[in-house]
Amino acid sequence: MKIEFTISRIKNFRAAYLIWVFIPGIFLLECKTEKEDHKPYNVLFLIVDDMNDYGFYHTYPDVKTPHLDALKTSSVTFRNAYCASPICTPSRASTFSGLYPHSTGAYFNGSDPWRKSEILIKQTETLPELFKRNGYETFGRGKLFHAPLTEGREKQNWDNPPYGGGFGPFPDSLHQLKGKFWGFQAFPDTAFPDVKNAYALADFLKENHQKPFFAALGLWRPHSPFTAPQRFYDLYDINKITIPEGYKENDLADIDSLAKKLIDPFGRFEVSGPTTEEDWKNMIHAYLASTSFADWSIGVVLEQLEKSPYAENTIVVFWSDNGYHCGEKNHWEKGTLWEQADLVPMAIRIPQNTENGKVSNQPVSLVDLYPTLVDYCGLQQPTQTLDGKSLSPFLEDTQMTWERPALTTLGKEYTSLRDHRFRYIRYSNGTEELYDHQNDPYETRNKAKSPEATAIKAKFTKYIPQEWAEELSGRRF
Ligand SMILES: [Ca+2]
Ligand SMILES: [Ca+2]
Repeated sequence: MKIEFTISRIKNFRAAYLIWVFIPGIFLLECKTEKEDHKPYNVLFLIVDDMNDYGFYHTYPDVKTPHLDALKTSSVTFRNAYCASPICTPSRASTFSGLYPHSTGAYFNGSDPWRKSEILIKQTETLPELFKRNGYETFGRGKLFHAPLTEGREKQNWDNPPYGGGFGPFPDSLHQLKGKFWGFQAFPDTAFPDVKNAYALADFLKENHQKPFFAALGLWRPHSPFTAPQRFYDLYDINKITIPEGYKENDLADIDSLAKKLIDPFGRFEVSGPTTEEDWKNMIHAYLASTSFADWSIGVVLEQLEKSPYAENTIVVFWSDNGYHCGEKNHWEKGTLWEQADLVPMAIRIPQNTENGKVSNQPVSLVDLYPTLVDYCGLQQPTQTLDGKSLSPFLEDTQMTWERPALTTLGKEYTSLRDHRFRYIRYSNGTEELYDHQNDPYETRNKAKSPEATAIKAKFTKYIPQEWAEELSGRRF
């Protein structure tokens, strides 16, 4: 009896506690509902790693990405979206902070961004931190920031332990490609953290959530090593794999030596990438398989979202942290200031948006995602002044344009700017490149020294950052 009485009291206490804690919260949400004329949006923030335009924009023949194709029919696609940095950690630091690398010094890979940048550590609220402060539940799984946060910061960001499902790039220990970061091989689904993390997010969507949520999934694929379940390799016939259309022998003859150096560190095309045409085709085959694998993982989440009570009230944001060269400009991988590394897949689905299914051609940046979500979710502003701009003008009217070009940097005074027609690049030694996408989509003909370039370059000059934060450590070359 005594025990039952005690349990009963505990239950009563818990009930009273829940009433005191949640009723005011529900009241606040109701107020917000009236103000915003809808329930607070949930957010699915879906990140892929090193996915280029091949599948998402179908710029390479017959790439199989059915789930992303479906997402595009129900979202606004940004056909000219660019990363703020063409490598993983700084691109993610920028997107999650809403600050350009030249504002924080986080230009390069390594652990420095969230360990040494005073601005990121002391003066910045990350996107999940801001959602939490605004009353959201946060959930993250997989490759998110990439660089380690401090333990306390991790907990500040996520209500769950985000790396519980494992963390790429490799499949589990039974299925390692030992010493072959560039290798490719099929393994079962059970070997992949990406699969576990996608199912973990799908499970999260099956749960009943009292608060609105911000849920992020960071897939490792299609990043190397290009391991995937066999069925994704089987989607492609190796005999039909072709050398990318953008490849041009001697393409680098008209650029400066500093630009050429960018292809060295990540450009394993000549170091440990494909060295024969057969290898090259095998690597592309494996990259396409990894792309389709990432598409399938996204599908696991989106199909569950459609079945869930959250389908009509959840913003979906899909993006890759950088693009990828498969031989274009004689380069393999990323880390350049050219279109192939800087262009990223990006789509935003705002529920009931009448522009869903359409495409905006406005050059925009991943740094714009933070203010866009602040805007649509009605969040209080973060402590830092955001560098990006809300994309609501283009989400409400995909024909809208603005002058501001998209900015990508790769260390102090390494600037690349993309507007509707041109890409302009200026390196720290003052050398330049200018490409006209109207008749040169693969940026093969550098027009920086042509007579007509002067006026075009002058228009870009005002968008070159005037102040550059000191570089934290890390690698560019
Ligand atoms: Ca990446
Ligand atoms: Ca060229």
